[in-house]
Amino acid sequence: MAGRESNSWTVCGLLVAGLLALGGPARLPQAQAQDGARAAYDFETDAQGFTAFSVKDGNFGPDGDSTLKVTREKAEAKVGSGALAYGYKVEPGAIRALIAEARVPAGTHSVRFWVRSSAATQLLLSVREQDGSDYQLPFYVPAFEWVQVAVNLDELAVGQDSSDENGKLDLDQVNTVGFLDLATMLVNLPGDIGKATARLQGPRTLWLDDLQLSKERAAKASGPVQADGKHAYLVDNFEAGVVKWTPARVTFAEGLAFDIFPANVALKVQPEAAGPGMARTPLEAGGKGLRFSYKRGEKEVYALVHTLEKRALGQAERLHLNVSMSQKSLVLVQVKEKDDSEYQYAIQPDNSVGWQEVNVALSDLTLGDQSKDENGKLDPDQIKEIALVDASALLGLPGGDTTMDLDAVYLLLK
Ligand SMILES: [Ca+2]
Ligand SMILES: [Ca+2]
Ligand SMILES: [Ca+2]
Repeated sequence: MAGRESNSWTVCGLLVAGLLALGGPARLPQAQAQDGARAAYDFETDAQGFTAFSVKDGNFGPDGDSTLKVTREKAEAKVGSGALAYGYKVEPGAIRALIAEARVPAGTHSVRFWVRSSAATQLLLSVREQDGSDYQLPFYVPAFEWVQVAVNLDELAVGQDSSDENGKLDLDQVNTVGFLDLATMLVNLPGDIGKATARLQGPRTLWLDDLQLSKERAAKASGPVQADGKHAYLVDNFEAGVVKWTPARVTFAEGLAFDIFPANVALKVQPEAAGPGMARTPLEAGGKGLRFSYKRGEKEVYALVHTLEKRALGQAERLHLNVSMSQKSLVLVQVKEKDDSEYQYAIQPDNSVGWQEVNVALSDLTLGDQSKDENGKLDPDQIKEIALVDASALLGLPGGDTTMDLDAVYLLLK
């Protein structure tokens, strides 16, 4: 039982690790800083510095195969009468991105924008210093729905293949802001993973509107927090309204089939999904939570995955989260080390319906059956990922319409 499950998640782990990686090609081309900082991009008249780029045959350059225009179609602009429409193709052999040479006004605290995608996917916002230090926000978007993103710049994380000499995003060094569809990277992954994501190939459109570099702070949803007498690393409290988790599905009918961004799921931040509490501090449940809805087939496992690459978690001691299932389910909370050693905590079916508070010592998580670890312990400084897995299929529990609500995910630090 657990064996099958672990095998499938090894595949998933590789894939999700690849999401932000892909070595050199994942890094966006370097743009030359333009004079003057711009605080607002309304896309009423022109692309305002945004250009389609691609990496093809190892070369960065303007992407003649993509289209970029201001659209005035009524249904396609979110704010005002124009929006930026970026048409591109997801295909092996090319990684594509939408990039602007951009300076950030002094005193900027947050980035805000509206975005819409023709396909459910994970997009990556990238804000880059001139020496190449790349700060990123991965976020999920459903198909054909405008999504509003507001994120504090100090909540962006250094990209997996990037580094920064001083560990902070220096506004006066920023010269590039970009957007990338993770699908353009996934279809370039080698072997089985590339094959498993072949479904993602094809033409897509991304619409962008009302991009602002704002002096206002957004609601704090992640990062180091001291509150309620606790010192913690907040993974997500969902108060900013942004979905930073990746949905995935594994079907094990005839062999294992892996599907990332499966078409029949809904993933939304909403007040109805908030855990018990008043959200009075960043660590208290309440306010908003994440609702993950899907119709589970008998041989299907669904999961939500969140990267924790490049976070300073060496002092992490305990894992806290609130989760609520709509029906009896086996939920595995999985924490993975950089070398893919996988530790888990199981929420048994009888304890899964309604709000459950998980508050467990990392040392009490157990190594997955199919997983190995050279030292037999979960090392906090090696943590790269957390996942919530509806593994009910492994117990033969009946499938059907299911919701998983999630809130107040954090690691307590020493
Ligand atoms: Ca820096
Ligand atoms: Ca919340
Ligand atoms: Ca270890």
